[in-house]
Amino acid sequence: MIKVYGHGPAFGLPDPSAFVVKTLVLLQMAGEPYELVHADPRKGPKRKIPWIDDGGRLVPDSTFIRLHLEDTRGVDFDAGLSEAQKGAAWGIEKMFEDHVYWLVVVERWLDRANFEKGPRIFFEEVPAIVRPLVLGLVSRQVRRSLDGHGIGRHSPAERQLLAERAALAVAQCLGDKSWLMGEAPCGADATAYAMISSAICPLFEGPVRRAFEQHDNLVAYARRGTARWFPG
Ligand SMILES: N[C@@H](CCC(=O)N[C@@H](CS)C(=O)NCC(=O)O)C(=O)O
Repeated sequence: MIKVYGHGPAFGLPDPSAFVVKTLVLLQMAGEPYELVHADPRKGPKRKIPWIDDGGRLVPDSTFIRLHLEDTRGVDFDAGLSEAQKGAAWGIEKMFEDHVYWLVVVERWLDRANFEKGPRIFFEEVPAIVRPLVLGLVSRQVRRSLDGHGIGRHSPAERQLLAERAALAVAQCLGDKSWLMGEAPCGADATAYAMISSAICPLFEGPVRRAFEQHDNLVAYARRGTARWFPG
């Protein structure tokens, strides 16, 4: 059975990492049973979660996990899509991963109240004596990543605008369809479902959550995904 290295359920989500949730959904779409194993991202081949262990072969990164499943299991996550739909699906997926994800990181890590309710749990395993030190180090690292990405250099008002435009873009693409590209989920739905559920996670408050919650079709979409992939 494929082992998925992630965090494990937290914040009322199957995993606090949307990339891990995406991977779990892809595995379900592929009909592959899996075991979710709690892991330290620093121990992974790319020092991030998720990675999988498929019979001894380690595959890090949710996109390469998808490609691995397509190569080794003969699954086509985009079966039935037109060329234009395949292109749009990949584009929407990468907007979530390289843009919306970072807006969510700002909401969870830089907002003090959200941090206390959320990411602080990641430090519970660190011995109490060094916890403040590690917490300070990791928080600085997160700020550096946000700065390097560029999202951290925008003002809160500019980030809010970007969150609203991203949510609007997805709401416009989805329209009244059940899934991004029609009445059956495609590969990008694994990402969109994971990222939208993460953005509207009720534990956190902020502009990203409000931006996505403004769209009834996105809220209904996230509920549809949870009922389908994580009914428990
Ligand atoms: N491109 C990667 C992104 C994975 C990712 O950003 N994982 C985050 C958790 S959501 C992580 O492990 N961060 C730890 C770190 O950056 O040190 C994927 O698609 O899997």
